[in-house]
Amino acid sequence: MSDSFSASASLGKSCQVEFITSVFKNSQLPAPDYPEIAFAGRSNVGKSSLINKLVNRRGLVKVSARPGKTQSLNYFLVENDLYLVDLPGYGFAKVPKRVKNDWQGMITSYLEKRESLRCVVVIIDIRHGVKEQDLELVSWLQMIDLPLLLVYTKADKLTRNKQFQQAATLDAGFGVARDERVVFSAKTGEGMVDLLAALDRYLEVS
Ligand SMILES: Nc1nc2c(ncn2[C@@H]2O[C@H](COP(=O)(O)OP(=O)(O)OP(=O)(O)O)[C@@H](O)[C@H]2O)c(=O)[nH]1
Ligand SMILES: [Mg+2]
Repeated sequence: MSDSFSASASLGKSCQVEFITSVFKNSQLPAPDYPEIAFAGRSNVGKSSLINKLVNRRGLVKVSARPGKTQSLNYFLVENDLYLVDLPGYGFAKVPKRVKNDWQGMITSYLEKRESLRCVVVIIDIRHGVKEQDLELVSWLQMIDLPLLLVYTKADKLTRNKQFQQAATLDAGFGVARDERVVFSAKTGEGMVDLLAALDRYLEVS
């Protein structure tokens, strides 16, 4: 493992990437041999699409028409140097309560204990307001001092003006500064340069 992985040098274009494993319980986690970045957010918000765009592979991570598709932690290794972890979406109403609690337990303990985790990217639909579950996650990550980056995605669905307005509303609601969030679109690639620069800041600190 090298000391620092350069997101801007390797991501956002064709790169070497392989699917490693799907984790359903913490005992199945791979050895923490590489720094890792986890992607969290409500079901259907665009987590898998964002990862696909980051590694420039349309079909690497399954994108779902049906929300709640990703039900495990899915590990992808980039350039033999960095793990990207697609987390199951939260806030999917049709999931039975018991299953929901199991997921939450697993993800909470993963986020709290994973020593190689450098940053949690919390993905928000830019069209939506501040939702309680998003706010809960963001506040909790701030409380346990885990570096987090907010990504306001699906920006292509709004005009520039509306993007600007919505971003300001979300910034105020989550209490984040402009350099703690990125406006993004997995469809157009808008915001990729900012996203890579932000990831680099988290990967530089060892
Ligand atoms: N227009 C637009 N559509 C997007 C964007 N990102 C994702 N989508 C669409 O949103 C839907 C959900 O995307 P996914 O990437 O599967 O979302 P997810 O968060 O991984 O969903 P789960 O795994 O079910 O939690 C798909 O139909 C995507 O094509 C975006 O930036 N712009
Ligand atoms: Mg997904």
